Amino acid sequence: IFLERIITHASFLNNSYTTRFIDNTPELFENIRTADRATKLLNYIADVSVNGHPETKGRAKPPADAVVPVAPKFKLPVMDGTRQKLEELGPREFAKWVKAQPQVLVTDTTMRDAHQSLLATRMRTYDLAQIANSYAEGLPELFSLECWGGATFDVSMRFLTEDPWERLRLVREKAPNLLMQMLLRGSNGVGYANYPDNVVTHFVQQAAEAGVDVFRVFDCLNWVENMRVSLDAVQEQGKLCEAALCYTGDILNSARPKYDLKYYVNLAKELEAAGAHILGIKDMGGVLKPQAAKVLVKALKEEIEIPIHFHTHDTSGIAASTVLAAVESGADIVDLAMDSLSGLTSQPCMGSVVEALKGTSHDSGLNTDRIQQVSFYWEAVRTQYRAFESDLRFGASEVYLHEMPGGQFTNLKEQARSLGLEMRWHEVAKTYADVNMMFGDIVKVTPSSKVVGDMAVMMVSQGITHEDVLDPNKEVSFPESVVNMMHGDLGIPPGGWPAELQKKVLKGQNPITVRPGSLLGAEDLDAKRVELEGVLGRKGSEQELSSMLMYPKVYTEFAKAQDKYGPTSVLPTPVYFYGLNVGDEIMAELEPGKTMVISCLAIGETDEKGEKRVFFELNGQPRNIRIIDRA
Ligand code: BTN
Ligand code: 3PY
Ligand code: ZN
Repeated sequence: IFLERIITHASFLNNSYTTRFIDNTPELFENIRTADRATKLLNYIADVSVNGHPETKGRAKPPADAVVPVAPKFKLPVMDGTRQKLEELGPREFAKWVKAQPQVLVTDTTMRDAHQSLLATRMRTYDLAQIANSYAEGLPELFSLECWGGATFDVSMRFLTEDPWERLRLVREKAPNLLMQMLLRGSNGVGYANYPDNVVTHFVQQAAEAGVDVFRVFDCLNWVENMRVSLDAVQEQGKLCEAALCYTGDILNSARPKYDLKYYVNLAKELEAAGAHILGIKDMGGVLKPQAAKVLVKALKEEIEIPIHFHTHDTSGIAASTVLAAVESGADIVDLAMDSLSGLTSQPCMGSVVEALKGTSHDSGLNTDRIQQVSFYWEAVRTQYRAFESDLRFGASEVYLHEMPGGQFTNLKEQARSLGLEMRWHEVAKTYADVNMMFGDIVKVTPSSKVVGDMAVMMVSQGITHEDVLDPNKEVSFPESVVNMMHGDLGIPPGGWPAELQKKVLKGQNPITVRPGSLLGAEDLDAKRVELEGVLGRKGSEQELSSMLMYPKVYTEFAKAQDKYGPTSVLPTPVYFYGLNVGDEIMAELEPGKTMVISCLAIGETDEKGEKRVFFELNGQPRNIRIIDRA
């Protein structure tokens, strides 16, 4: 395009140019960025139309007559919500306000945990951003939108070619009255290993500046020591610090005394003393039973001052009753997912819990008709992600045996399937429970849950028994993640690691017994800024730096893909995953006011070079693109 502009320019044609022609002719550059991005997107669409997307290849497709998702327009003024309240009061006073509310407050998890747990975290920014304003208009009573963190950060770059920071920016823009909430894995940031303290702090700073208001912080072994850096960083940013205890075991089962009521009360007190504004009860497996929830919430209400935010998963099928029990016992905030993305390994159904509380002293005040309209949107969106649906179809009490987190369950099942263990799933689940006990009965949540899963899959696929693992004379080659965990790289669980097994796993290596972050030197951020500039060919932002610090390799690949394909996040989801069919026409907004109208006119035959020509019309202009046929 640039070259064409030069050779067709009047000054060029009549030879009235100098060697400074390019420098002195700014119109040559006009809209070049837009044209460049449009061309990249056309290339992407051509490629995906011919070759498909690696993430959906060989998987179920959405039905051809699927409804196009349309976000409801409530045409209501955007009322002040929790976000303005937090700005007005500051986090400490805001927490007191929360506690003083008679109604239960509700967090909507649809934009994070629900699709993480049901659709392998594959939901794209496009679909989240489209609905954010409907929440702002129609559901201003919500406590927060959980829309960031957990696995979304990694997955958006690794599998969706999109920038997690853009997601945050768009949701913030479209829902200015609601708190934005993220899940932070303490010293593991949004990754799977401990990061240097200054990397964690830098990440929290960037997230806070980009709009995260509520940070739910947890540690995968419930080790408060390992949460302090992130808890402090959140407080320093003036944001709401929700410190979560991860619930495991069963406080009502005296045969399993390790995680009893006293354990949780002490943990909650420690978290309160660490400066938390809110206590999270994070029941990532969905194993807290209704009666136990009553006992736990009641005890915590008596022992701590800060409000309580309850989170669970519906894997068992009875989590809604646990939520109701928690509310009845005084939980201040509860997590629910929009109806059409609720249930099973996701959160319980928002519309139904809101209905159940109507007319009671804890009535949430949310409008169920609007919840349903928002849910209809998600239902249509969900159809487009059929490729990522799991085959889980029913509630299962087996969860009380294996205690897998909702976010892990379907993933591990898929991992087992890919290893040919599909028919032996219950064996994997049983082995998972076994491994947990071998490891000393630990909290299982990312990343510790992944380690237990790695070990269980390894044992089942290689036919290694519990006895083999514990036998000091039997050689076992442990997964690397197990070696690292027993080495102390994720921290120390209550009661420490089982000494005999640890010795066997470490093969003579000495474990660390201090906080892993205290041994990791500070990252040289300036050196990393230089490295980033090398990757990008320009100066990177602090957000980009943060992405690179969390995921060096994934980030570098993502940056390359972004440079090659352009801003694919503006494409509707079916186009992103499946491309266009001949005759299709779509609109995509490159930025406000810059809309591309793209039609696919024809796709040629594969030629002798193994290439196909894809014919488009872009804003009325014919364009064609050659693509290597790899299909
Ligand atoms: C990435 O982020 O690098 C992977 C996603 C984009 C891959 C594109 S999708 C269309 C085309 N078909 C492929 O198999 N790969 C590219
Ligand atoms: C995550 O860390 O991603 C989780 O959802 C843990 O429950
Ligand atoms: Zn969860």
